[in-house]
Amino acid sequence: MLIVHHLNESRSQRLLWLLEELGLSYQIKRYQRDPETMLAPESLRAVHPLGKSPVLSDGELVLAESGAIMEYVIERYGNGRLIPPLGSNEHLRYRYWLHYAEGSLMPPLLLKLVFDRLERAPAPFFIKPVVRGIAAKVRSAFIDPQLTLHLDYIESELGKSTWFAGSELTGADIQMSFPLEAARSRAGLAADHPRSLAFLQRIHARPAYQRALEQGGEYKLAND
Ligand SMILES: N[C@@H](CCC(=O)N[C@@H](CS)C(=O)NCC(=O)O)C(=O)O
Repeated sequence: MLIVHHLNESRSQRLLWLLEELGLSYQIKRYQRDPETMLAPESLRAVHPLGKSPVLSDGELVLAESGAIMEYVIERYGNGRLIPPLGSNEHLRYRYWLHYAEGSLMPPLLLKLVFDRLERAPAPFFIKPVVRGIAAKVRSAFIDPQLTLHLDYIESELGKSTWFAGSELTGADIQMSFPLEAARSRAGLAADHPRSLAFLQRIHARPAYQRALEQGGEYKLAND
């Protein structure tokens, strides 16, 4: 039996979507973020030493890292679905976006989250202006230009085909959903990137995506 170790409001939402797209049966073990730190509870470390979500258990196997889980599930249970044929150009694109999502796009999004929080964090009045100044400088000199670069690139790539790896939905689209949802909710992805917004609308309209939302519980990142 597949067991999804699911943290609320997290990347494990896209694993639920993957399993729903493939029509696989699974169980959910739920974990709740600390409302203040937003960290996962200690109990998730009993499943995997890093205590990050998602983690997938399949019998004796315990697998972490969404990209690795995505590849495992698609190759083991997909029967050729959600993956372009090996050797095709689409397959290369599939693999590229599968890695790009966590390897290239998430780092500036995470930096933005951290620096935004730093700016709002309580601090003695004489330190606050310094912290704010540093946060604003890092944002304007590095984070915001990097995010613009990535979001413009994605927008232009989505002009080449309906989905990231061609004319069919693949695991790459599922993997890209989380950073794009995060970009819309906290990094200014908006109407000046119409293809990216249309991508989000297309995925949100999929019955499997909606079933996954019902299974996963509240997921503000997907609010339209
Ligand atoms: N690159 C990893 C990132 C895993 C990760 O950071 N997950 C977040 C949820 S979106 C998490 O567990 N955060 C809670 C914590 O770090 O305690 C993946 O794609 O699986």
